[in-house]
Amino acid sequence: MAEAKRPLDDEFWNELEEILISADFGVPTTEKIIGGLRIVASQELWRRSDEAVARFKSDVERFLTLPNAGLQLRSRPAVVLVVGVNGSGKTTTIGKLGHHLAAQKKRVMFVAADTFRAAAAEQLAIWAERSRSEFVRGLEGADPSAVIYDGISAAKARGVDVVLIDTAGRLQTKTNLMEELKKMRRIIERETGAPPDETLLVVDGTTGQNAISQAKLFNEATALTGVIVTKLDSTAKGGVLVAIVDTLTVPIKFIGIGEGIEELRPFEPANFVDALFAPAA
Ligand SMILES: Nc1nc2c(ncn2[C@@H]2O[C@H](COP(=O)(O)OP(=O)(O)OP(=O)(O)O)[C@@H](O)[C@H]2O)c(=O)[nH]1
Ligand SMILES: [Mg+2]
Repeated sequence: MAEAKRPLDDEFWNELEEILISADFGVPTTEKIIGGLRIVASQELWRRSDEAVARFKSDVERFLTLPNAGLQLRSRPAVVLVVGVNGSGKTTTIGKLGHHLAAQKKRVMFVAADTFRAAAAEQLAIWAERSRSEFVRGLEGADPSAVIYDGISAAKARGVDVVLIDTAGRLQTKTNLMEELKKMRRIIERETGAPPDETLLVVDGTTGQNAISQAKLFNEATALTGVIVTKLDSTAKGGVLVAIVDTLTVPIKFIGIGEGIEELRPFEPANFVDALFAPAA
């Protein structure tokens, strides 16, 4: 439908609505976008659909273009806290980020603050090896904040540039989650003199509107500075990231497009918008 010069009729608006809903924009965001476009269309007396599509693309692109889109690593060592629910892709994403930062000649350390399962630390250790990152872990069941303390001390001693902290993904009660994240932030602040440089939420792009409730939950529990949406190599069109930006107003920093170490991309709003109209592969 994208570029065809067709009349701007109800059929077009319905089709656009369908595209957005099936791309996971969610009903509220879809209605907001289409409602706004229809008003502009009647004010500006648009006759053809390509005018609406062009405006849609540029509006969404502008909406998704937020300041601080890249990683903001100011402190030394810089600390990046990675949070998100079970299976969203935190550990894998940390592995990819380590690789990405190593390519920029940064010394990286992974800290396994997911002490809930022993296998979690082992999985992170494998990614540390692959990405040539340093690695610190605690005993199973240890206090995650104590592991973070050890990690930051080791990072200082070894002249590490960036510390990436992997956290447990189990869904707790909101109060537990808040308390644990607060404690982690407190330790980081005490040991580095600053809050984490980044607190990144990792969400699975295939979970649809569920991702929105996760984003809200974590944003209430801690101050998020960015989001990474994973698994966009699937058929998911990732419209959920528009709804996330709509809800949180924090930038999408990266997207995950596969399980491999190279399969992480900086988020590019223009590419994202174009892909929405690409024919299904
Ligand atoms: N296709 C695809 N799979 C991904 C991507 N990112 C992660 N995965 C897969 O998703 C699964 C879960 O990833 P993990 O990194 O273990 O997720 P996690 O958030 O650390 O999970 P927990 O530690 O259990 O909370 C693994 O099978 C990953 O290979 C991605 O971008 N694309
Ligand atoms: Mg994990």
